[in-house]
Amino acid sequence: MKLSFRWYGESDRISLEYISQIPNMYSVVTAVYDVPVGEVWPRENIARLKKLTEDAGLKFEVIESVPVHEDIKLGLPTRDKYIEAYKENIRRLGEAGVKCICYNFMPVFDWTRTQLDKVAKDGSTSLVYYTEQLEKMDPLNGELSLPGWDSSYKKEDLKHLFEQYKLVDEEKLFENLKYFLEQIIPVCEEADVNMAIHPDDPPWPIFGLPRIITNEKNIDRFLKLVDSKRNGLTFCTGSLGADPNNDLVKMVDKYSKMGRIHFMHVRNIKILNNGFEETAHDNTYGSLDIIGIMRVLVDNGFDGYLRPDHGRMIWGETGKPGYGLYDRALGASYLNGVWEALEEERRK
Ligand SMILES: [Mn+2]
Repeated sequence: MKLSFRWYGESDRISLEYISQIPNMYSVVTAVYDVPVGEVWPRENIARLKKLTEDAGLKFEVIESVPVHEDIKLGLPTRDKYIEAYKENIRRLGEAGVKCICYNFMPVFDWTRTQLDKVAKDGSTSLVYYTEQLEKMDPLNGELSLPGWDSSYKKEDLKHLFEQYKLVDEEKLFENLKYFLEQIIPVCEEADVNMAIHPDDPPWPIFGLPRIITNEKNIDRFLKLVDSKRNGLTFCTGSLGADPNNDLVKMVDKYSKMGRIHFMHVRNIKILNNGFEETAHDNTYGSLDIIGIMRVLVDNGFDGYLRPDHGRMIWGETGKPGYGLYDRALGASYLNGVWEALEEERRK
Protein backbone atom coordinates (compact mmCIF):
# COMPACT_ATOMS: atom_id res chain seq x y z
CA MET A 1 0.00 0.00 0.00
CA LYS A 2 1.35 3.36 -0.99
CA LEU A 3 -0.19 6.05 1.16
CA SER A 4 -1.11 9.24 -0.64
CA PHE A 5 -2.84 12.54 0.02
CA ARG A 6 -4.71 14.96 -2.17
CA TRP A 7 -3.03 18.31 -2.69
CA TYR A 8 -4.66 21.10 -4.69
CA GLY A 9 -1.45 22.62 -5.96
CA GLU A 10 0.17 25.87 -4.98
CA SER A 11 -3.11 27.53 -4.08
CA ASP A 12 -3.82 24.82 -1.49
CA ARG A 13 -3.65 26.20 2.05
CA ILE A 14 -2.18 22.89 3.15
CA SER A 15 1.52 22.82 2.42
CA LEU A 16 3.48 19.91 1.02
CA GLU A 17 5.64 20.12 4.11
CA TYR A 18 2.62 19.42 6.33
CA ILE A 19 1.57 16.55 4.10
CA SER A 20 5.06 15.04 4.19
CA GLN A 21 4.94 15.12 8.01
CA ILE A 22 2.07 12.61 8.07
CA PRO A 23 3.63 9.25 8.97
CA ASN A 24 4.25 6.84 6.08
CA MET A 25 3.21 9.40 3.45
CA TYR A 26 4.45 8.35 0.01
CA SER A 27 2.89 10.34 -2.83
CA VAL A 28 0.77 13.38 -3.48
CA VAL A 29 -2.40 13.17 -5.52
CA THR A 30 -2.73 16.34 -7.54
CA ALA A 31 -3.51 17.89 -10.92
CA VAL A 32 -2.90 20.88 -13.15
CA TYR A 33 -5.90 22.97 -12.17
CA ASP A 34 -5.57 26.06 -14.33
CA VAL A 35 -6.10 24.53 -17.77
CA PRO A 36 -9.67 24.22 -19.12
CA VAL A 37 -11.17 20.73 -19.43
CA GLY A 38 -10.24 19.07 -22.70
CA GLU A 39 -6.95 20.90 -23.26
CA VAL A 40 -3.38 19.64 -23.16
CA TRP A 41 -1.49 20.37 -19.93
CA PRO A 42 1.68 22.39 -20.54
CA ARG A 43 4.85 20.40 -19.81
CA GLU A 44 6.17 23.19 -17.61
CA ASN A 45 3.10 23.06 -15.33
CA ILE A 46 3.53 19.33 -14.90
CA ALA A 47 7.26 19.74 -14.30
CA ARG A 48 6.65 22.41 -11.66
CA LEU A 49 4.23 20.21 -9.71
CA LYS A 50 6.70 17.36 -9.90
CA LYS A 51 9.59 19.49 -8.66
CA LEU A 52 7.66 21.00 -5.76
CA THR A 53 6.47 17.55 -4.74
CA GLU A 54 9.85 15.91 -4.93
CA ASP A 55 11.53 18.81 -3.13
CA ALA A 56 9.16 18.05 -0.25
CA GLY A 57 10.32 14.43 -0.23
CA LEU A 58 7.15 13.05 -1.78
CA LYS A 59 6.47 11.17 -5.01
CA PHE A 60 4.55 12.61 -7.93
CA GLU A 61 2.84 9.43 -9.09
CA VAL A 62 -0.92 9.96 -8.90
CA ILE A 63 -3.08 12.46 -10.79
CA GLU A 64 -6.65 13.20 -9.74
CA SER A 65 -8.11 14.01 -12.09
CA VAL A 66 -7.57 14.46 -15.77
CA PRO A 67 -11.19 15.44 -16.38
CA VAL A 68 -13.06 14.02 -19.36
CA HIS A 69 -14.71 16.59 -21.64
CA GLU A 70 -18.52 16.39 -21.82
CA ASP A 71 -18.36 15.91 -25.62
CA ILE A 72 -16.61 12.57 -24.99
CA LYS A 73 -19.30 11.49 -22.53
CA LEU A 74 -21.99 12.67 -24.93
CA GLY A 75 -20.35 10.93 -27.88
CA LEU A 76 -20.38 14.04 -30.08
CA PRO A 77 -18.35 14.19 -33.32
CA THR A 78 -16.09 16.77 -31.65
CA ARG A 79 -15.01 14.13 -29.10
CA ASP A 80 -12.05 12.99 -31.22
CA LYS A 81 -10.06 16.18 -30.75
CA TYR A 82 -10.60 15.99 -26.98
CA ILE A 83 -9.55 12.34 -26.95
CA GLU A 84 -6.36 13.30 -28.80
CA ALA A 85 -5.65 15.91 -26.14
CA TYR A 86 -6.35 13.32 -23.44
CA LYS A 87 -3.86 10.93 -25.02
CA GLU A 88 -1.23 13.66 -25.09
CA ASN A 89 -1.84 14.31 -21.38
CA ILE A 90 -1.34 10.60 -20.64
CA ARG A 91 1.97 10.66 -22.55
CA ARG A 92 3.20 13.80 -20.83
CA LEU A 93 2.25 12.53 -17.38
CA GLY A 94 3.88 9.17 -18.08
CA GLU A 95 7.08 10.98 -19.07
CA ALA A 96 6.97 12.83 -15.74
CA GLY A 97 6.78 9.55 -13.82
CA VAL A 98 3.04 9.48 -13.10
CA LYS A 99 1.79 5.90 -12.66
CA CYS A 100 -1.91 6.34 -12.03
CA ILE A 101 -4.58 8.68 -13.42
CA CYS A 102 -7.93 8.95 -11.66
CA TYR A 103 -10.91 10.19 -13.69
CA ASN A 104 -14.65 9.81 -13.71
CA PHE A 105 -17.35 9.47 -16.31
CA MET A 106 -20.22 11.22 -14.51
CA PRO A 107 -22.34 13.46 -16.76
CA VAL A 108 -22.14 17.17 -15.84
CA PHE A 109 -21.80 16.76 -12.06
CA ASP A 110 -18.93 15.35 -10.12
CA TRP A 111 -19.58 14.19 -6.56
CA THR A 112 -22.77 15.62 -5.13
CA ARG A 113 -23.76 16.50 -1.58
CA THR A 114 -26.73 18.51 -0.40
CA GLN A 115 -24.98 20.23 2.52
CA LEU A 116 -21.30 20.86 3.16
CA ASP A 117 -21.30 21.89 6.79
CA LYS A 118 -23.68 19.68 8.72
CA VAL A 119 -22.81 20.14 12.40
CA ALA A 120 -22.45 16.95 14.45
CA LYS A 121 -22.96 16.68 18.23
CA ASP A 122 -19.22 17.07 18.83
CA GLY A 123 -19.15 20.35 16.88
CA SER A 124 -17.35 18.94 13.85
CA THR A 125 -18.90 19.50 10.44
CA SER A 126 -19.11 17.18 7.48
CA LEU A 127 -20.60 16.67 4.05
CA VAL A 128 -24.03 15.06 3.86
CA TYR A 129 -26.57 13.94 1.31
CA TYR A 130 -30.25 14.09 2.27
CA THR A 131 -32.87 13.05 -0.27
CA GLU A 132 -35.35 15.73 0.79
CA GLN A 133 -32.68 18.41 0.26
CA LEU A 134 -31.77 17.04 -3.15
CA GLU A 135 -35.39 17.11 -4.25
CA LYS A 136 -35.43 20.85 -3.60
CA MET A 137 -32.32 21.50 -5.68
CA ASP A 138 -32.78 22.68 -9.23
CA PRO A 139 -29.53 22.68 -11.20
CA LEU A 140 -31.13 24.78 -13.92
CA ASN A 141 -32.20 27.75 -11.84
CA GLY A 142 -28.73 29.27 -12.08
CA GLU A 143 -28.18 29.53 -8.34
CA LEU A 144 -26.90 26.09 -7.51
CA SER A 145 -23.29 25.74 -6.51
CA LEU A 146 -21.85 22.39 -5.54
CA PRO A 147 -18.38 21.36 -4.45
CA GLY A 148 -17.54 19.03 -7.31
CA TRP A 149 -19.11 21.38 -9.66
CA ASP A 150 -17.72 23.42 -12.50
CA SER A 151 -18.90 26.91 -11.58
CA SER A 152 -17.96 28.23 -15.01
CA TYR A 153 -21.17 26.80 -16.48
CA LYS A 154 -23.68 29.47 -17.37
CA LYS A 155 -27.37 28.82 -16.96
CA GLU A 156 -27.85 28.56 -20.74
CA ASP A 157 -24.89 26.15 -21.17
CA LEU A 158 -26.39 23.91 -18.53
CA LYS A 159 -29.81 23.90 -20.14
CA HIS A 160 -28.17 22.94 -23.41
CA LEU A 161 -26.14 20.16 -21.75
CA PHE A 162 -29.25 18.74 -20.10
CA GLU A 163 -30.98 18.79 -23.50
CA GLN A 164 -28.08 16.89 -25.05
CA TYR A 165 -28.10 14.28 -22.30
CA LYS A 166 -31.74 13.49 -23.04
CA LEU A 167 -30.37 11.38 -25.92
CA VAL A 168 -27.87 9.56 -23.69
CA ASP A 169 -29.14 6.68 -21.59
CA GLU A 170 -27.04 4.16 -19.66
CA GLU A 171 -26.44 2.04 -22.75
CA LYS A 172 -25.26 5.01 -24.76
CA LEU A 173 -23.02 6.18 -21.93
CA PHE A 174 -21.41 2.72 -21.78
CA GLU A 175 -20.89 2.88 -25.55
CA ASN A 176 -19.25 6.29 -25.29
CA LEU A 177 -17.02 5.10 -22.47
CA LYS A 178 -15.95 2.08 -24.52
CA TYR A 179 -15.08 4.32 -27.47
CA PHE A 180 -12.93 6.49 -25.18
CA LEU A 181 -11.17 3.54 -23.53
CA GLU A 182 -10.42 1.80 -26.82
CA GLN A 183 -8.49 4.88 -27.85
CA ILE A 184 -6.65 5.71 -24.65
CA ILE A 185 -5.75 2.32 -23.16
CA PRO A 186 -3.16 1.49 -25.88
CA VAL A 187 -1.51 4.84 -25.08
CA CYS A 188 -1.43 3.85 -21.39
CA GLU A 189 0.35 0.61 -22.28
CA GLU A 190 3.06 2.63 -24.04
CA ALA A 191 3.26 5.31 -21.37
CA ASP A 192 3.26 2.84 -18.42
CA VAL A 193 0.27 4.57 -16.83
CA ASN A 194 -2.79 2.98 -15.19
CA MET A 195 -6.22 4.50 -15.66
CA ALA A 196 -8.41 4.33 -12.56
CA ILE A 197 -12.06 5.30 -12.98
CA HIS A 198 -13.75 6.80 -9.94
CA PRO A 199 -17.22 5.43 -9.20
CA ASP A 200 -20.21 7.70 -9.44
CA ASP A 201 -20.89 9.53 -6.23
CA PRO A 202 -23.59 8.92 -5.11
CA PRO A 203 -23.96 5.66 -7.07
CA TRP A 204 -27.36 6.40 -8.56
CA PRO A 205 -28.71 8.79 -11.21
CA ILE A 206 -29.27 12.38 -10.06
CA PHE A 207 -31.19 15.19 -11.75
CA GLY A 208 -32.31 12.70 -14.41
CA LEU A 209 -28.75 12.19 -15.70
CA PRO A 210 -27.51 8.61 -16.25
CA ARG A 211 -24.81 7.07 -14.05
CA ILE A 212 -23.10 3.75 -14.75
CA ILE A 213 -20.15 3.13 -12.40
CA THR A 214 -22.44 2.27 -9.55
CA ASN A 215 -22.39 -1.43 -8.62
CA GLU A 216 -20.65 -4.79 -9.11
CA LYS A 217 -22.58 -5.77 -12.21
CA ASN A 218 -21.77 -2.50 -13.96
CA ILE A 219 -18.13 -2.52 -12.84
CA ASP A 220 -17.77 -6.06 -14.23
CA ARG A 221 -19.12 -4.74 -17.50
CA PHE A 222 -16.83 -1.72 -17.38
CA LEU A 223 -13.70 -3.85 -16.87
CA LYS A 224 -14.61 -5.95 -19.90
CA LEU A 225 -15.09 -2.92 -22.17
CA VAL A 226 -11.32 -3.06 -22.63
CA ASP A 227 -9.92 -6.07 -20.87
CA SER A 228 -6.50 -4.70 -19.96
CA LYS A 229 -4.93 -4.23 -16.54
CA ARG A 230 -4.39 -0.61 -17.54
CA ASN A 231 -8.16 -0.20 -17.49
CA GLY A 232 -8.78 -0.22 -13.76
CA LEU A 233 -10.51 1.31 -10.79
CA THR A 234 -10.28 3.95 -8.15
CA PHE A 235 -12.23 2.01 -5.57
CA CYS A 236 -13.93 4.71 -3.48
CA THR A 237 -15.53 3.10 -0.42
CA GLY A 238 -17.61 6.13 0.46
CA SER A 239 -19.07 6.41 -3.04
CA LEU A 240 -19.96 2.77 -3.66
CA GLY A 241 -20.83 2.26 0.00
CA ALA A 242 -23.72 4.74 -0.14
CA ASP A 243 -25.71 1.93 -1.77
CA PRO A 244 -26.11 -0.76 0.92
CA ASN A 245 -26.60 -3.38 -1.81
CA ASN A 246 -22.90 -3.03 -2.68
CA ASP A 247 -20.90 -5.63 -0.75
CA LEU A 248 -17.67 -3.66 -0.50
CA VAL A 249 -15.52 -6.34 1.12
CA LYS A 250 -16.47 -8.84 -1.57
CA MET A 251 -15.91 -6.29 -4.36
CA VAL A 252 -12.51 -5.13 -3.06
CA ASP A 253 -11.46 -8.77 -2.67
CA LYS A 254 -12.52 -9.66 -6.19
CA TYR A 255 -11.12 -6.63 -8.00
CA SER A 256 -7.84 -6.50 -6.09
CA LYS A 257 -7.28 -10.21 -6.83
CA MET A 258 -7.81 -9.35 -10.51
CA GLY A 259 -5.17 -6.62 -10.22
CA ARG A 260 -7.69 -4.04 -11.37
CA ILE A 261 -7.66 -1.70 -8.35
CA HIS A 262 -4.94 0.88 -8.85
CA PHE A 263 -6.11 3.42 -6.31
CA MET A 264 -8.15 3.15 -3.11
CA HIS A 265 -10.14 6.03 -1.63
CA VAL A 266 -10.97 4.97 1.91
CA ARG A 267 -13.53 6.78 4.04
CA ASN A 268 -16.58 5.96 6.08
CA ILE A 269 -20.18 7.12 5.87
CA LYS A 270 -23.26 6.60 7.98
CA ILE A 271 -26.16 5.34 5.88
CA LEU A 272 -29.56 6.77 6.83
CA ASN A 273 -33.07 6.16 5.57
CA ASN A 274 -32.91 9.46 3.69
CA GLY A 275 -29.32 9.48 2.45
CA PHE A 276 -25.95 9.46 4.20
CA GLU A 277 -23.53 11.50 6.29
CA GLU A 278 -19.74 11.47 6.03
CA THR A 279 -18.07 10.47 9.30
CA ALA A 280 -14.61 9.98 10.77
CA HIS A 281 -12.70 7.19 9.00
CA ASP A 282 -12.86 4.80 11.97
CA ASN A 283 -14.93 1.63 11.71
CA THR A 284 -17.26 2.38 14.62
CA TYR A 285 -18.33 5.82 13.34
CA GLY A 286 -19.99 4.77 10.09
CA SER A 287 -21.82 1.95 8.36
CA LEU A 288 -18.87 0.63 6.32
CA ASP A 289 -16.56 -2.21 7.31
CA ILE A 290 -13.30 -0.31 6.86
CA ILE A 291 -11.29 -2.98 8.71
CA GLY A 292 -12.81 -5.75 6.56
CA ILE A 293 -11.87 -3.80 3.43
CA MET A 294 -8.31 -3.21 4.64
CA ARG A 295 -8.02 -6.88 5.62
CA VAL A 296 -8.69 -8.17 2.09
CA LEU A 297 -6.25 -5.60 0.70
CA VAL A 298 -3.53 -6.84 3.06
CA ASP A 299 -4.41 -10.47 2.31
CA ASN A 300 -4.24 -9.85 -1.44
CA GLY A 301 -0.91 -8.00 -1.18
CA PHE A 302 -2.35 -4.73 -2.49
CA ASP A 303 0.53 -2.49 -3.55
CA GLY A 304 -1.39 0.30 -5.29
CA TYR A 305 -2.07 3.80 -4.00
CA LEU A 306 -4.42 4.44 -1.11
CA ARG A 307 -5.58 7.72 0.34
CA PRO A 308 -7.84 8.90 3.09
CA ASP A 309 -10.82 10.50 1.42
CA HIS A 310 -12.95 13.41 2.59
CA GLY A 311 -12.51 14.42 6.19
CA ARG A 312 -14.69 16.34 8.60
CA MET A 313 -13.76 19.87 9.63
CA ILE A 314 -12.41 19.74 13.18
CA TRP A 315 -10.37 21.85 15.60
CA GLY A 316 -11.70 25.06 14.08
CA GLU A 317 -10.11 24.46 10.71
CA THR A 318 -11.70 26.19 7.72
CA GLY A 319 -11.14 25.64 4.03
CA LYS A 320 -12.22 23.42 1.19
CA PRO A 321 -15.12 21.27 2.44
CA GLY A 322 -13.97 17.66 2.83
CA TYR A 323 -10.34 18.59 2.27
CA GLY A 324 -9.02 19.99 5.53
CA LEU A 325 -5.70 18.77 6.90
CA TYR A 326 -6.57 17.57 10.39
CA ASP A 327 -9.26 14.97 9.90
CA ARG A 328 -7.70 13.59 6.74
CA ALA A 329 -4.38 13.26 8.59
CA LEU A 330 -6.20 11.46 11.41
CA GLY A 331 -7.77 9.24 8.75
CA ALA A 332 -4.35 8.50 7.25
CA SER A 333 -2.98 7.62 10.67
CA TYR A 334 -5.94 5.40 11.42
CA LEU A 335 -5.53 3.58 8.10
CA ASN A 336 -1.79 3.18 8.76
CA GLY A 337 -2.53 1.68 12.15
CA VAL A 338 -5.12 -0.74 10.80
CA TRP A 339 -2.78 -1.76 7.99
CA GLU A 340 0.16 -2.32 10.32
CA ALA A 341 -1.90 -4.37 12.76
CA LEU A 342 -3.35 -6.53 9.99
CA GLU A 343 0.07 -7.16 8.47
CA GLU A 344 1.44 -8.05 11.88
CA GLU A 345 -1.46 -10.42 12.49
CA ARG A 346 -0.83 -12.05 9.13
CA ARG A 347 2.85 -12.62 9.83
CA LYS A 348 2.05 -14.54 13.01
MN1 LIG B 1 -13.49 9.23 -3.70
